[in-house]
Amino acid sequence: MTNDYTPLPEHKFSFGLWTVGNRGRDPFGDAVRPPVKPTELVRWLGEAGAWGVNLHDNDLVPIDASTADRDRIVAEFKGACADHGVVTSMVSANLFFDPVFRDGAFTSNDPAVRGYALQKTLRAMDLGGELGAKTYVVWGGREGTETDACRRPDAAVKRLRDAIDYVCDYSIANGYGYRIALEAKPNEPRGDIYFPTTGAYLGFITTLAHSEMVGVNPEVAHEHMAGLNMTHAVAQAWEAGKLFHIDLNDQVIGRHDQDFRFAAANPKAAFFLVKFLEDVGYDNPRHFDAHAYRTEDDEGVRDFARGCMRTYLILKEKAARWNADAEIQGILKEISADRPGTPTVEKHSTAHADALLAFDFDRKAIGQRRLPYEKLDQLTIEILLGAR
Ligand code: GLT
Ligand code: MN
Ligand code: MN
Repeated sequence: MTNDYTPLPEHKFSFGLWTVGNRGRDPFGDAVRPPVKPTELVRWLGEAGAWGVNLHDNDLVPIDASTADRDRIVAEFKGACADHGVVTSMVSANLFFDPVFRDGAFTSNDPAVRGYALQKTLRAMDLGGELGAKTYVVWGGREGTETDACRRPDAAVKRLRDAIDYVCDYSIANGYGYRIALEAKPNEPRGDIYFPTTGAYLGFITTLAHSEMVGVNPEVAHEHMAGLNMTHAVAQAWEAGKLFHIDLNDQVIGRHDQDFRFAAANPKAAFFLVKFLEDVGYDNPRHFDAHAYRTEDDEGVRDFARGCMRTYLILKEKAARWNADAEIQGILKEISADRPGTPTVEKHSTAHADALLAFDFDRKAIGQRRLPYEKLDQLTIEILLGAR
């Protein structure tokens, strides 16, 4: 059950250009690392064993590039991907950096801002189509408020719906075959962002014209910022057939937006997440949306990227060890053992309800079943700490 934790294409690890290309700016300090060309980042990723690269339009093509420059940049990038065996797995439009989006993009009150956001999105979809990307992420980073005096929040919901419906129709009309993945975040850069959690987006998706094309892209840090359990959010998305993509990183609850290396802050939570993804056979990209500490140089950025993948593979091995542990499996069997004779609760029928209503439950005896979760958790910790 041991391996050397070497990342392979079959693991489907991917990184955004904005992650390994992050220059270490924060609200209080300027960039600490020089820019690295996208083609060079692709080389790093290929050498590190990543399968895919993700990008926003402007991570690759500057916002004011001429058509000729754009075409040259895209051709060079495609060449680098081919040379280093890296696929472009996901694309998105940057609808948060430019000042035009200071009060949102699709949810702005200004029809020209909404129009420009949609135009930029269609062009990003064309770019992704050219690069062969199959996932399109919508992260509404600026779609929110500091004061709710500016618009009724249900107007924002309706505008976002119109935008996503448009995006789906455009993908169909152009044969792109995109799967659209909506990414929630509770706050930062806005005081409050609409659709703060993955659960909120799962509800919204059912109201879309092409709901079958739309899923979610949960991010560890974003669920943690809301004080929530990422694995529970992921499980709900998975069970609904909506886990199209995932953003792996880490975040201490209650802190600023940290985007730490995967599992850097909460290895136990990361373990249960990896175990879930592996147990259910998740096969979409495993994207690391994180960045290196601001203290790092280029070599430190590569340490960071290697660390994300290595930790995932270590946790995957721990999950297999956990699943194969006889004592753990014995406890799991015990706590969910059958109660022969108990009426079925799976499905209502008049006969089932009659049987249930007539049944005499021995409440006190039932309540005495042993639930040795201290033991179960300690065994988990011992596996994680390498003592088992
Ligand atoms: C931005 C954000 C991420 C999103 C990206 C997709 S951009 O870096 O912090 O969580 O996934 O637009
Ligand atoms: Mn984030
Ligand atoms: Mn993200």
